[in-house]
Amino acid sequence: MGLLERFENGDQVALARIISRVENRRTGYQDILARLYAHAGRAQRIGLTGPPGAGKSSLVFRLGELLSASGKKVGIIAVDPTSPFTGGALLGDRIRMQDLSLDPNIFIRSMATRGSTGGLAEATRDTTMVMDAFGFDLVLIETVGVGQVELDIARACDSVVVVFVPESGDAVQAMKAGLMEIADIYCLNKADRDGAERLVLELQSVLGLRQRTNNWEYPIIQTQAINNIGIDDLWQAIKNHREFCQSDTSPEDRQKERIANDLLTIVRGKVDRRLRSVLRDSETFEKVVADILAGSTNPYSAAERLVAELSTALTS
Ligand SMILES: Nc1nc2c(ncn2[C@@H]2O[C@H](COP(=O)(O)OP(=O)(O)OP(=O)(O)O)[C@@H](O)[C@H]2O)c(=O)[nH]1
Ligand SMILES: [Mg+2]
Repeated sequence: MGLLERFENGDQVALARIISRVENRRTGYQDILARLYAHAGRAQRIGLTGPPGAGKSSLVFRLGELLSASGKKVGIIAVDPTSPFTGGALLGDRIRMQDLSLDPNIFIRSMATRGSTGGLAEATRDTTMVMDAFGFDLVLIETVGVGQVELDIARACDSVVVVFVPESGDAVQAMKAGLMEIADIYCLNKADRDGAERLVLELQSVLGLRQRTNNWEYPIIQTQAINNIGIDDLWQAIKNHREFCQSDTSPEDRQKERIANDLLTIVRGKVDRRLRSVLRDSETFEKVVADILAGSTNPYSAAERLVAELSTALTS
């Protein structure tokens, strides 16, 4: 039986092989994606993001347990942090996650850090689509911190949970850092620790200032992943958000937005790869850098000229 056939028959080994192919951009991966796309579009995509060590993996673990117990099939993607400092924590995650991976309703995948940051968002999105096509009801995506990659990944999710902890300190600072703005749901984990109530109050006042583009009331859910407390509440908030989105925008509009986002990411990824390969072999590029250094031009004018020259190369 072929790999795709095994995939379509629900073989998780085939799923893992296909994800690797897609992730490594091996020959034929685009044909695979194109074929699987027709089966995707049903899974609920949930992003969990937050500072290192906030308990994202623990929450994903608990949510996975809860959902699996109610008969749902759950795909989990852990996007590896770029920072080498969290490597230890990740290893710990993997060990804990192994218990969960024995559950036939659950499939866990770690995404390796890509050379190019844009590539990671693209690979994560592709993997999500593959899991969706495989038939998972939900895909939970864990990312660390906030950067362009996290924002891109978050944008591809139906609901984004931002996890923070009593030690997060000044919630206003976090808001400024951009992390809070991508949240649909706030999750204060480690609520067993001192300072939880104070931070909830602080966040409530900050949220009062948050610009609303719709009538969604941002919930702040307190959890203790370690004690399995508050996980039901978190899941309820995620369900509420889904219901809200379904009533707020028509399915067609949501579909359109998702397709537009997907398309943009795919195009961006392709252009980025082409751009890098063209620039790498370009003598012009080296020369322009030298010219800017010598003061005979500036990056703005030079970029304008380069783009004009490159657009020919990119389409050829
Ligand atoms: N006190 C307390 N500790 C918790 C709670 N939830 C998780 N932890 C602990 O916090 C540590 C980090 O948990 P992880 O789930 O690995 O956190 P993470 O956000 O996934 O970490 P990174 O992926 O490394 O960013 C672990 O030692 C957990 O046992 C909680 O509710 N209370
Ligand atoms: Mg983690």
